[in-house]
Amino acid sequence: MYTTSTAVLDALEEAGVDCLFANFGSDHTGLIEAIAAAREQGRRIPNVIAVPAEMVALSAAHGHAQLSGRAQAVLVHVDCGTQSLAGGVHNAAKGRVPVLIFAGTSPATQEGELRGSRNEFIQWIQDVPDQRGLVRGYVSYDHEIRFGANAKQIVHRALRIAASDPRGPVYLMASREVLEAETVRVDIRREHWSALEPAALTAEAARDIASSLLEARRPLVVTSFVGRNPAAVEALVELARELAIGVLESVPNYMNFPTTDPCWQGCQWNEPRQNAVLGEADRIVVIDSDVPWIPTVSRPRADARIVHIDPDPLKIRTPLWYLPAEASFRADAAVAIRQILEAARSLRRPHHEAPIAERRARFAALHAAFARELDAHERPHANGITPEHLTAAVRAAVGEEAVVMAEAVTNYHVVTRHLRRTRPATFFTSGGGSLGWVGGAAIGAKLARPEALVVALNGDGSYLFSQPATVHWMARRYATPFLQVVYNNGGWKAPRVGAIAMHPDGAASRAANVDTGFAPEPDYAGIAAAAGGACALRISRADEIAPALEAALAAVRDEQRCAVIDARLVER
Ligand SMILES: Cc1ncc(C[n+]2csc(CCOP(=O)(O)OP(=O)(O)O)c2C)c(N)n1
Ligand SMILES: [Mg+2]
Repeated sequence: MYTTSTAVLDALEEAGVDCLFANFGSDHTGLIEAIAAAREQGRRIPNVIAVPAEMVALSAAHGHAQLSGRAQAVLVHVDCGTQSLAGGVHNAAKGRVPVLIFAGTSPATQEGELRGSRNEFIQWIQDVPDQRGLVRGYVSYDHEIRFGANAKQIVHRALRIAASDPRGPVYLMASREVLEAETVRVDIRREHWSALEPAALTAEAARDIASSLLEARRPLVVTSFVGRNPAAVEALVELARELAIGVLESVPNYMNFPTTDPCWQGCQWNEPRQNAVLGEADRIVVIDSDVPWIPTVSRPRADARIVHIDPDPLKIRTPLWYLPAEASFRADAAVAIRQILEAARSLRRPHHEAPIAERRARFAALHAAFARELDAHERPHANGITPEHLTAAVRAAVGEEAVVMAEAVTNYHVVTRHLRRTRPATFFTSGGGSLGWVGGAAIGAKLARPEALVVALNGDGSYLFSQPATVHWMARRYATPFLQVVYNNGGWKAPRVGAIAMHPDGAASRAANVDTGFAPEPDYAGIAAAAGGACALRISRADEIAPALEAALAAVRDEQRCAVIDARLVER
C-alpha cells in the first residue's frame, strides 16, 4: 500500500536526509506502518532514531547538520510535541541550521468518514486553532500537507528552503487521515529541488573591498560563523596570510580560523572591556556575524571603514539590528573571500609591500603576546580546578581532530581560547541562546561523523537543561559514545554575575544566596551512568584532571560508552 506517509519517507530519502529523529504519537499511525513496511520490503528510508524528548531530537538534528551540512528531519506529536521542541526551534533558527520538523495534527474527522478518523479522547483535546503558529516566529517556511498527490513536492520544497541561505528550520504538518490515505507514487527530479547556488559579490564590490584592504594600515576581519563551511576557513586563511589581515572572532559559533596562525587575534565574548585589536582597526570586514561587537563595551574607532558580508545582512528576523557599515553584501563567505583574494592579487603593487610587512609583524607580535597570556592562565591552581587548566588538559587529551560541542556559558571565552583549535569543523556551539542543546548535539555529531571523537563541554546548568537521562539513554541505544565534561561552578553563574555587575553595591551583591545555586548538587555523572551506563567520574583537585581524562577516554574509545566528568571548579 502506497500512502502519503510512504511518499513523505520517500521524499526524505530522495533529499538525502540521513536521520529521522522521532517522538511518536497517535497522529503517526500511517508513518509507523509505512516505516515497518519499508523495512519489510527492504526499501531505503532514513535511519529512524527514537528520542524520548523532542528538544533532544531537534538538538541532535541540529548537531548532525552542523557536521554533515545536510538537513535532518524531526518527527513530533501534534501541538504538544511541537511545544516540547522548546528552545531547540530558537537554536536552529538563530544558528541557521537546516532541519525539517514534521508534526501530525489531530484527525480532522470524527465520525469515521476516513481511515484515521478520531478514535481517542485526546484527539479532541489536542485540536488547536493554530499549530503552525507555535513556531512561525522562527521557521523559514511552514505549510500543511493536505493531499498525498503533492506530499513529496511539499517536502522537497520545504527542504530546499531549509538548505538555502539564510538556512533554518522549516515546519510541515499533516492530519492523520492525510498520512493514512493511499496515493499515487510521484517521480521527482532531484536537481529541480536543490538548494540555491551560493551568492557572489559583484566584481566591482570585490575590487573595492580588496583595494581598501590593500591600502589599510590595520585591516581586520571580524567573524562568528564563517567556519560553518570549512572551505570558507581555507579561503580566509589564504586571504589573511597573503595580505596580513588580523582575524578577530566575536562570539564564535564554529571553528573559524586556526588559533596558532599569527593572524589570529583572539576572540571576544561578554568581557566588559574594549577589544584592543578592534579599537585599532581602520578597515573592518565583518563576515558572517550576528554580533560583531557589543557597542556599549567594545567598538571600532569612529573613522574605521566597515563593510559587511553575510548570508542575511539585513537580519530581518532580529527586530533591533544595525551596523555602521558603508556597504553590505548578501553573499556566501567562501565565494566572496575567494573573489576578494583574486582581486587583491591583481591589484597588488610594489608600494603595498612595506605596509603589508609592517602589519604582518604587528599582528604576529600581538599573537605571540596573546599566546603567552593563554599559557600563563593554563597553569595548575593550588586550590583546585580552574576552567583554563581544565580546558588545556582536555585539549591535550583529545587532540586536534576531536569534534567539540560547547555550551559553556560563562566559560565560553575560556573554552574557545584554550582549546586552541587548528582545524575547521572541530568546534561548534548552538548559535542560539536556548540552553540544553549540547547533549543532543553531541549525539547528532557522532551520528554524522561516527569515526570522530566527540566531546561535549558544558556548564552544570546546561547539563540539566539538556535532559541528560534522555541523552545518555540514546547514546547507549544508538551506539554514539562521547566524552562529556561538566564545568561545575555550583549552578547558574551567568544570571548571578549579571545582576551583580548591574548593581555592584546592591542587595544581591551582599546576599549569601540569590537563588542561582544548586546545593545540594545532583550527581551529574551518576545520572548518565544510570540512564546509559556511562563511565561516571567526579573530580575537584587539579591533579585529578589528567587521570580522569585518561579513564574517560578509555571508556569512550575501548568500551564504546559515554564518559561524564563532573569537574568541580575552584571558586574565584
Ligand atoms: C532555556 C534557557 N533558560 C534560561 C536561560 C537563562 N540562562 C542564561 S545562562 C544561564 C545559566 C546557565 O548555567 P550553566 O550552564 O551552569 O553556566 P554558568 O552560567 O554557570 O557558566 C541561564 C539559566 C537560557 N539561556 N536558556
Ligand atoms: Mg554553572
